[in-house]
Amino acid sequence: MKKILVANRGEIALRIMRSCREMGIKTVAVYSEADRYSPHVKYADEAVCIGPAPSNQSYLRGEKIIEAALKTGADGIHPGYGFLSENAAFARMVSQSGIIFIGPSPEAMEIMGSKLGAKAAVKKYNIPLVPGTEHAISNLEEAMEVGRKIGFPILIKASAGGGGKGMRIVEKEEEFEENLKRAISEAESAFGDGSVFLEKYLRVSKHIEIQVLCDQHGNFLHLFERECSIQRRHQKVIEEAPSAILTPEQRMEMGAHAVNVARACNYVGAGTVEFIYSDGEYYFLEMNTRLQVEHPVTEMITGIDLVKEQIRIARGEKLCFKQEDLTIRGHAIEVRVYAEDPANQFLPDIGTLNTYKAPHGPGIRVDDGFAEGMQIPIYYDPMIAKMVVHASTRDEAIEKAIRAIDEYRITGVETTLSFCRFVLNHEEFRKGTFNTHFVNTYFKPEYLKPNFTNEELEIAALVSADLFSSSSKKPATVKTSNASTNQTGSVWRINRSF
Ligand code: MV4
Repeated sequence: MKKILVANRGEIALRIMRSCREMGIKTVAVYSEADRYSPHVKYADEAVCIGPAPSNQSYLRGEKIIEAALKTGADGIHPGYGFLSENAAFARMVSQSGIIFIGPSPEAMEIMGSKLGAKAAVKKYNIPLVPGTEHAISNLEEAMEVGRKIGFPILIKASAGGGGKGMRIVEKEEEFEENLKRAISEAESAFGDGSVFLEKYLRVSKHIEIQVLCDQHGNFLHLFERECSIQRRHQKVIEEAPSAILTPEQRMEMGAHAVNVARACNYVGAGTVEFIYSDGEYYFLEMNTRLQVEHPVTEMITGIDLVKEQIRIARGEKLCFKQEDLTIRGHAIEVRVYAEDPANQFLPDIGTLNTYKAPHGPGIRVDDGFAEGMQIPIYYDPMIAKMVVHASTRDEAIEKAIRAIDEYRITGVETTLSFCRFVLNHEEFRKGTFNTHFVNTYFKPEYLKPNFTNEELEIAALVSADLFSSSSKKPATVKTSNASTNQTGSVWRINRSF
């Protein structure tokens, strides 16, 4: 492969192109009219405009993207995540055009794109599955029977759904009829496939996923887990690797199951096997057949560049390391910086990035796709950046992430940075015992106002204790850490950039 077209935009397009450049591979950007001045367009060796701003007129137009690849002589297409990345028809069309699709086969995508198909495929490997049905349910009597057998609450899931789309919780028998009817009709209209199945609803759970890498020569490896339970409305906000709660035995066992899931669909490339962890047990949920947003935390703890591995695999090379060669080094945390207002129901807060200064220093990696002064387009996902830290322990990584958040300077739009700071400081997060309900359970928007750093809160507490204490004659002298001292040396200038 000498030239790769990156069929994506923003931070992931840049991230992929950077690995290409290190490998001596030329890059082609595609862009919509809204992204004409984007960093990914400037970074690429060549760029092709593929249409107007809306995704369905640009980044989702497979035929235009293939045309751009043929025109520029690209011999590979990397789809990134989102857009066409899990579209089997697109992958097929790419291959039929004589271009290498950097990802799994269309067949593997199709198997895993169907949750029921995935369950059927892994059957012979004894993968732990949540108690439920193996086939689509449309009949109320049958549903009731399953409900009585496995017990309520029951979760109705759309086979063609995934990532939380097309799910309904049924608390008791009386609610089954209505919910089943709605779930089927919603699945039909959202996915063009009304197949739904039932699972026991595990009310309190963690989401843990395993990164896998598979070459075209039958080598299947896992790169440990990512803990992704801190999410709201199925949008992950903070991810980390490794998980704070898995034992080494569980980790290896789960990794072996993940590898078998990949085997079950002859997987090739980088993929992610999602598990639900509840009360010490875990179960396979689904497999994502793409590079994931949160892949950097795995790169940080393993030292492996997943995009380079994807490219090497697509070129037909053998994986040059074995399972035994892989170890976990330290701890990584990713904080997603969205242009959303956490004080106002996380509504998108798109606008101009008047100030944009990313944090720096040891152990900090920022994958971003915007520059200061740029407008954040309304047409796409409002993620501005991923801020990833790496340190030797989880506690150090948490402190580093907070330090980095406090150094981030963004004005012009509200961001999720202050919310992430709240999470990182929370006792439940620090203990590692949190679950997917963390945000709903613990977060209230008023916690973000005003926006003081830990040190500032400490200072305020010490000063007020001193001022209000009758025995005190002298003004307070407070020792502060460097983190709260800005360049002018004043400890009183408060970071209100987010
Ligand atoms: C579940 C579950 C509980 N029990 N399955 C969410 C993402 C998708 N991959 C599957 N998801 C879930 N599957 C069983 N059997 C909980 C989730 C889940 C969830 C469910 C309802 C409302 C919010 C949720 C948030 C995270 C995960």
